[in-house]
Amino acid sequence: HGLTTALPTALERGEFFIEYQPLVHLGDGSVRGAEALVRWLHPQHGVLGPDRFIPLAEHTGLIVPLGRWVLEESIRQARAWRERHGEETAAGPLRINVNLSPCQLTHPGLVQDTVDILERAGVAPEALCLEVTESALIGADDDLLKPLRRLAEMGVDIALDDFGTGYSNLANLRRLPVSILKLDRSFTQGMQQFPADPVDLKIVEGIVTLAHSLDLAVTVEGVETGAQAEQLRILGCDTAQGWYYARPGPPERLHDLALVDA
Ligand code: G
Ligand code: G
Ligand code: MN
Ligand code: NA
Repeated sequence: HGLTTALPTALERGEFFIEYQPLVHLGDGSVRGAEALVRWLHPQHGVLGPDRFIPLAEHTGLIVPLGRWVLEESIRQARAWRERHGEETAAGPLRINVNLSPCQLTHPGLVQDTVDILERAGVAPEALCLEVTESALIGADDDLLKPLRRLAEMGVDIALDDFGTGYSNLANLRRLPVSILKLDRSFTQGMQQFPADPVDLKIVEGIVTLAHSLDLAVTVEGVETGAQAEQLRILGCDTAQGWYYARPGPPERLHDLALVDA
């Protein structure tokens, strides 16, 4: 496969870049942070999304150095935002969300790499949220959870990404070192009409109640309309992300958004 053989040199040549999508507080509309989403500017094929190369990177092991680069670059960016706005904006500190692939979880260097990167950038662990998919943690044993637990103890937030798409045992949530649930886009889609589908409302309401009773915050993904945002706010969701607020974009866009909303 052409893309597979081009991957390692792509990292050396600096062909990867990161777009950032804001995370917005549903209560007051302020920007609280952003999710880092990696892209590949391929010399022949143009911009490729993560779906085109993350599976290849996982298969070849390049995901470890690539993931480390994403972490380093986005934390460096977080530092730049925080310098621009001060550590605390009116809405609190700007935070950065970074996706972790399951292969990174089993890599022994994860905790130390993360500590080193945060220290070098002068960014507090509390500013970082690592997103792990629900499916990556299904049936996870203690060995897999240990690095996440250590990061959580340091103050890093762990978010359960695409929540509701796996078949996790809800009681199992208590065992995981997770502080945020990222509710999958499919639930947000059920809120498109107003009033929303009553079954979807019940499900989201139940998840939010459970999450809050376990001291977990709820972030909703894929918010495309104001009506969705309003219903999700009424249901008690904490933070939202989606095209209604902003598409993933260059880091400079966060400057303007944060200045307007903070
Ligand atoms: O918006 P986008 O098409 O970029 O996101 C598609 C998927 O790619 C998302 O599910 C996201 O979790 C994943 N993704 C984006 N960036 C990264 C990354 O840096 N590492 C990993 N492992 N996954 C990522
Ligand atoms: O990590 P995760 O799979 O959640 O990554 C987010 C994915 O969702 C990315 O592919 C991103 O481009 C996409 N996305 C972000 N906001 C929206 C939205 O409002 N609607 C839709 N359909 N997709 C979105
Ligand atoms: Mn994610
Ligand atoms: Na997701």
